[in-house]
Amino acid sequence: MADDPLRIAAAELRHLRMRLRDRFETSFGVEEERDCLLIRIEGAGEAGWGECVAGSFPGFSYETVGTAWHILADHLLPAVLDAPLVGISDLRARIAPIRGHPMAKAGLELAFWDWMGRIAKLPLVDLLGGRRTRVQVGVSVGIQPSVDALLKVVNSYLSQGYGRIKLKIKPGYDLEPVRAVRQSFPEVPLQVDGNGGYAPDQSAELLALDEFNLLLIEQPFAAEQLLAHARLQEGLRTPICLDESIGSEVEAQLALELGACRTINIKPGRVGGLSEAVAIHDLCVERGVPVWCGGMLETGVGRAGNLALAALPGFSLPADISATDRYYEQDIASPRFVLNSDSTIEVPAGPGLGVTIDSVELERVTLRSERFGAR
Ligand code: OSB
Ligand code: MG
Repeated sequence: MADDPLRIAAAELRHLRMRLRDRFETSFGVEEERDCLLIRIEGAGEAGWGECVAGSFPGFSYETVGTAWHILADHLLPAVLDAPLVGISDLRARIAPIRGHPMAKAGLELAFWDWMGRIAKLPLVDLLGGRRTRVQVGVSVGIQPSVDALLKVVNSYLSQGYGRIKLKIKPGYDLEPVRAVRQSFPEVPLQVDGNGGYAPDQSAELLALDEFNLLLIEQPFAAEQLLAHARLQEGLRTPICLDESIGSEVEAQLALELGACRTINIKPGRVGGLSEAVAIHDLCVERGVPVWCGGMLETGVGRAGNLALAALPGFSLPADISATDRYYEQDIASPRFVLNSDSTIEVPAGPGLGVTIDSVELERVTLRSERFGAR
């Protein structure tokens, strides 16, 4: 039964635009609203949803909603529609000839996991082998207009119960804000993320961050700069964490061999799907390297997938998975995710992703949709 091939009879793509509660600024740009792409597949009497985390601007990666739409509509969906698929490995084999575009692939894979989970009546966390029922989380704080504004925002998140704070930094906005937050909140678990905004010759500020007892310094240099990260790590006690640099298990292997990082932020979208994310997790567990689950300001669909992933045992640092109300006034998925008083969020326990799509809200935020039938 479990080995009977399944066929995706039809699929649907939707380009969404959702207003963020607060503007989110990083070293590569400002977002006031977030675009993403939802993928729905159906067959065998069930439907599955996935989220492609590519946005409107190619700053975090080269992918955008536009490139992902093209790759999904013209290459990925034609490769899988109505094909006999025995599980995720078959899906991956079908799309393996298509090079790059990890976010587009990850969105499709997530829809497939949700669909399989619903057919098997099992939650995603069980399919992935996770055992936690709740996940330790933190919050990622965008660049603020002033240090005063930053202290207010951080204080507000701490009073909401977030037990770990991540500050976005960029050249010219690093030592002063980090020092201020550290002075006001001496004990709070704190980390920073440069989103590749630094050049290797701007290492002095990064080395100076060593005195603030940070959990980690995330992606100071551009994605390709593995050697520069390795050299910086030699001079730092604080672990370097790579995000944009790690697109696959082999890239994780290379970065670890080079000493370019001591921890990895695992995002399913960035690495081409949950399967590759699990492979990176397993590699890191084998090597004693701590990992944590990152985020891309996902809707409840993508966040449900991240929560299931973060339930795996090697995820030993708090995740960038915050409550729904940190991101959106209204979400397209229910139930909303809420923060527990111990800075955890529950892992969904229903079949598949364990969330339900609110079709009225979905329609309201959809800019474009298209159906694809079996051929
Ligand atoms: O670099 O981790 C990042 C959001 C969008 C793009 C890149 C990043 C982020 C975050 C937010 O830091 C994490 C979240 O979803 O809460
Ligand atoms: Mg990051």
